[in-house]
Amino acid sequence: MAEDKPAARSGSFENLVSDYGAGGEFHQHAGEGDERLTTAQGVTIADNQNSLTSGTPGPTALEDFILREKIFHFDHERIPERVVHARGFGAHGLFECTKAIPEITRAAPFQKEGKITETFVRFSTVAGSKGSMDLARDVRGFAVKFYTDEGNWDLVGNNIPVFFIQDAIKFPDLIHSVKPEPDRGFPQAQSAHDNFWDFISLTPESMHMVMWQMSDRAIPRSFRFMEGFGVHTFRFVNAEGQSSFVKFHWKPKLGLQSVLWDEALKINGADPDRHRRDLWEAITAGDFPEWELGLQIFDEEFANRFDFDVLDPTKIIPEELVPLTIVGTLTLDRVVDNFFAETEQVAFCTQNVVPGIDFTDDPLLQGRNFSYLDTQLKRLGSPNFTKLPINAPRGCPVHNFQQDGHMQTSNRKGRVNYEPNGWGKGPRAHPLEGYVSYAVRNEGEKRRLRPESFADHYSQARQFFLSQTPVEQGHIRDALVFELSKCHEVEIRARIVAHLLNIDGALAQAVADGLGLTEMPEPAPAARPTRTDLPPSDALSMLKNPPPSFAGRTVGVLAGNGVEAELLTELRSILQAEGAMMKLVAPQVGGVTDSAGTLHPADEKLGGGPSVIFDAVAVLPGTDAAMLAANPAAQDFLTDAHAHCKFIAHRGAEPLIEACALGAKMDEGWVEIGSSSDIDGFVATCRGMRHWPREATLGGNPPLARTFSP
Ligand code: HDE
Repeated sequence: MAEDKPAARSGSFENLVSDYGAGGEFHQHAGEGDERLTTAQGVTIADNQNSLTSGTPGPTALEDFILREKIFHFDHERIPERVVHARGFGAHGLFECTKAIPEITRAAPFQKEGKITETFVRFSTVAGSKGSMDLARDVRGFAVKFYTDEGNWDLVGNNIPVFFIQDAIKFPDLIHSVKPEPDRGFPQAQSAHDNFWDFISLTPESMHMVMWQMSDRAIPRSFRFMEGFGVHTFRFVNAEGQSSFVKFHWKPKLGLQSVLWDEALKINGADPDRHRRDLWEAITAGDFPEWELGLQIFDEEFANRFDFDVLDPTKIIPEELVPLTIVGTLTLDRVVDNFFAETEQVAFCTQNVVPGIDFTDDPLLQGRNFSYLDTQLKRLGSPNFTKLPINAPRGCPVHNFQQDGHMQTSNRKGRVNYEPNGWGKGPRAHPLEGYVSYAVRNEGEKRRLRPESFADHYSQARQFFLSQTPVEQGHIRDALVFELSKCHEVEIRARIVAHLLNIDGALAQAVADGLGLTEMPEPAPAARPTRTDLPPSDALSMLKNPPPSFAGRTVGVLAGNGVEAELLTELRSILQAEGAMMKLVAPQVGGVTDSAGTLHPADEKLGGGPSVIFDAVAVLPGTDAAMLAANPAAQDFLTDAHAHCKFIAHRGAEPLIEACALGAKMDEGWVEIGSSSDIDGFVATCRGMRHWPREATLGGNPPLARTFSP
């Protein structure tokens, strides 16, 4: 067997190599350091490579407790994935109060300017399994755990401020409809199928959310460029017991940004982990993403002036009506040490609130308050999940008489395990500092009845659509046409168009045209006629709120050997000054040698780093111009960058440009760079993120031409 001996290795890998001894027996080198490999019982393991067998080879002995313990533990590594939001990624952070509001809430994080509260945030998609791709068209979860001085507060929100349904009892049906169809087990992580749109077409209250879901908000550039929303109206309560309503908004300091649908499709192939990789890379590079927490605070009397119900989770309150009060900044500054222990085992629960924060009678929120605790027990297997480090309160002690249960680690010492007790031992309730629910007067009949005030399903859907720029409206149309084209039942397509007729006639017409519907359906019967007088709200458009700079973005540079040394160095340093990054894509991952003879290792090999994963590109082929012009991956790189309206810097790239037949199509989004001032100009141009005027010239669907309205 000696001929199977592994090749000798050098350097730090040496001690990791298992090897054959001179006599042919297989053994392991001693590891470096004092740490010994042990069983879970603490017994030091002598051989971690070979099972205990009777004869060599021979049957494995049942008494090999080392093998059995190791495999047993492995067999039980998986826990049930979340029913929804299975695919997620978390990071640690800090919330700093920038404006104290003790007069409005007694909640600990908001009592003093400068007050820091530790947080853990988990972003997620809703529909896909744990192993699905990051860039599904989907709502993103934005769940924040605040480890406050008075207990844990979980704000379990989404990147869209409204929801599909008004009542928790409909949630299982909604989720069943979007998940893989039960007979065939597909499609994965997609709403583009009959079951989802069938359900939606029979659920008019979902139409507002559908407009958001079909917008580019559902294909974010990464977590760092998304807003977050608490969705429900919550209550704040101050130390005097006075209450106000509050809605929570997270605003990314880097601004909002999304990808195009064609990019999403390609990114899912090129890098299905795009969003988690992006967050990981940003945080480990010290480029910590930040969000401001904005609050919409209003009282009951003000709420009663709206003609919709603030307890209806399918409605927003436009920021123009109740502007945001910015009260703090969330900074994500630490990646997890272990994905399973932290991101997977974190247990968010909407009912985790602290003194100063209370619920409202939003029927969706009420249902959630039951569901989350229940789901954590199923997932984590024991009521003691609260004691896992990621879930345990950090800012305050925990004292109670809860005991035992699976995986108990911290039963109280001593005889007393009940309250009140005459032993004078143990924790007692504190009527003044403890959590007191806001005393809401509730009266009425016990019935199953949706409030009348929840009946308008179309007015805000229309308001959202009309608040978008023509480019954004075009994308909503395209998304609807794409999704409905994946529905095989013509009837389902027509039912959706019937709802769109209640939102905007031009949109309905454009979708019907895109689907090739032969007959325009009648508008869906509406419980309330659509209001046509709601003013557009600029806050609802992403493109009307452009990012402040190109910071946090990445330029992908396709370079060849002989690339001008100065150009490359300057581009990198000007991007750095902007807070942006440069990544090098080269024919070989070993890199390219510039005109001064310096080797630049590549970040990506050409083909493995397509332009869809960058925000803008530069094409600097150097002396490899002819070779790159003939390379299909280089052609895709440039053709896609153009088709996705990216800004493109170039120098000496004429052969590639001609090979892509783009010579005549070069517009203002193309910038030739030769000098530092050209590079400055290119980076300044990149602040616009995309050259949208190009979209209309690409031969796809032009921005929506509005023809008529309902
Ligand atoms: Fe959730 N939701 N949800 N949800 N949700 C879960 O809890 C549920 C809803 C949201 O990163 C589950 O721990 C019901 C709205 C996020 O761990 C489950 C209803 C909003 C996350 C559950 C809703 C959300 C979840 C699955 C209707 C936005 C991921 C795993 C009444 C405001 C949290 C889990 C994380 C997760 C139930 C509706 C956001 C099954 C019954 C509305 C961000 O308990």
